[in-house]
Amino acid sequence: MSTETHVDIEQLRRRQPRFQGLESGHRACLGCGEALAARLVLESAGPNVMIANATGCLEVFSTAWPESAWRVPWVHSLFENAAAVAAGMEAALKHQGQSAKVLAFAGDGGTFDIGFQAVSGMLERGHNVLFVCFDNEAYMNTGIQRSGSTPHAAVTTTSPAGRERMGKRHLKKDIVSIIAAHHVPYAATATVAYPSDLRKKVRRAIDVDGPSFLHVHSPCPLGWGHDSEKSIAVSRLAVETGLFPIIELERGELTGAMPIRHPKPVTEYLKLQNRFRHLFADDPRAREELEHLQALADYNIEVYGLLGDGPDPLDTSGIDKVYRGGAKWA
Ligand SMILES: Cc1ncc(C[n+]2csc(CCOP(=O)(O)OP(=O)(O)O)c2C)c(N)n1
Ligand code: SF4
Ligand SMILES: [Mg+2]
Repeated sequence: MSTETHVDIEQLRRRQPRFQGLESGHRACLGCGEALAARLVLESAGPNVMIANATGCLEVFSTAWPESAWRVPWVHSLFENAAAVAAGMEAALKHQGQSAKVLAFAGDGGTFDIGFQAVSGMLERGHNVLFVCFDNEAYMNTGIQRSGSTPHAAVTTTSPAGRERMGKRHLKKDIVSIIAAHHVPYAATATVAYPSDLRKKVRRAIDVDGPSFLHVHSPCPLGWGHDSEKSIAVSRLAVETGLFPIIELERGELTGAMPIRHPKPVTEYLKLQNRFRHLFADDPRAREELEHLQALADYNIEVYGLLGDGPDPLDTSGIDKVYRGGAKWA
């Protein structure tokens, strides 16, 4: 009789608790992409980290005094200086001979706009910090004002649609190209719709000895006007249409891109969100803006070479690389 016992490793892994750096019980809206993204980043980064977090939704919903949802050392910075605070923390840890990795967290406002000079300085000085931008494409915490990241034609409270204009007039800033121009060792984009890809990129960035940058597409049901249960579908469509390319850059060179086998029309993405509802009116200006947005997606597909026969972006690989709880973190 055989003494072998069949152990289903996959089942065993699933039963192990994952490291939770951001606990449940915080006050994010239902379906908040930022909350999910932050949880995934921490799950992959593990407990040996310290965070500097700019003001914004993530900071506000996670730390309603006297409670905190964070299970790692966490510092609240100002709106504009998360990268500067993180740089100081990194210098202090280095001086003390400690190994914790410093992460800087900010929204798109705290990255693309008001926090940009601090981000640029931190990258340029070569601090060993992973900066994560949770991009929900507007200043959500203060009531959905447009930012440098708000997409063209999207409605916010400061870029309304009406007789004068069709939502935001300007283009979304190409932040990843700007970051890559600092020739940092590693910069990448990711979305909550592809969690394994996101986790792998976090591990990669954590292992970099120097500055790294992760730009995470983080749907906001409240500000984008989509159903809470559609956050993942919305984020996936941003990728499948070409509007949010998933790429990796090392020292300014493109080294990886998630291929799209069958690009979907941008209308598939836009129609799920109230912020683009005016683009479906019977109005020649609306048709023109739709063509414009399609052209932006087509441009991304061409410039990053996204059409291809590479692996299907179904995000099933890399699950084993996830750092889990239990003995490993004891
Ligand atoms: C110097 C300064 N200006 C304005 C504010 C008000 N304020 C706090 S959070 C915020 C918007 C944050 O937007 P973003 O960084 O995109 O984060 P989100 O809330 O969207 O996650 C603003 C305008 C502030 N705290 N400090
Ligand atoms: S407003 Fe948006 S980003 Fe802020 S907690 Fe709600 S869903 Fe999340
Ligand atoms: Mg924002």
